[in-house]
Amino acid sequence: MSALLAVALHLPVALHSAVALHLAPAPLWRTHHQPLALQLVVLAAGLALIAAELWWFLGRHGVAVAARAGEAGVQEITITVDGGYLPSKIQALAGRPLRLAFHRLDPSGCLAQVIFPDFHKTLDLPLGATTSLELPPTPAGIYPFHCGMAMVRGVLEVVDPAA
Ligand SMILES: [Cu+2]
Repeated sequence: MSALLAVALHLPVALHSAVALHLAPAPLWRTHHQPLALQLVVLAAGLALIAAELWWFLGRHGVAVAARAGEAGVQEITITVDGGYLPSKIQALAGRPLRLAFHRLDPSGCLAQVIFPDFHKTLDLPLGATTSLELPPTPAGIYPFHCGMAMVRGVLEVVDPAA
């Protein structure tokens, strides 16, 4: 009888310790040791992505396309706006007027404006239409332009005819 009583008395204690054991706080994280080769691969992939991003946003890529000589000595070039400026690098001659005709095909609101900071010009580009920017004879130089949020970029290179 007393043995039975002893078991009955100890049962809750035993149960309690069993539960407590199960609920012992698990470690918040565990360190997995990866092979060095894998760590290097992940590091290299990360650096490559950073380099690609810098190239994409800061680099000037593509070959410059020259504006053609149009009527009355006005140089002309059409730039298609579709995911970017095509071409994004435009070459023109200094000292002659230039007409940049932007033909916008991209519905993204991002490309609804094109800004030429050096000329203090902002051009609204209605979708599906061609909008022209007339520039007076311009000295040689590099004149970047970009979309309303400065994410899509192009550059106008004005060079001396003699050069
Ligand atoms: Cu934009």
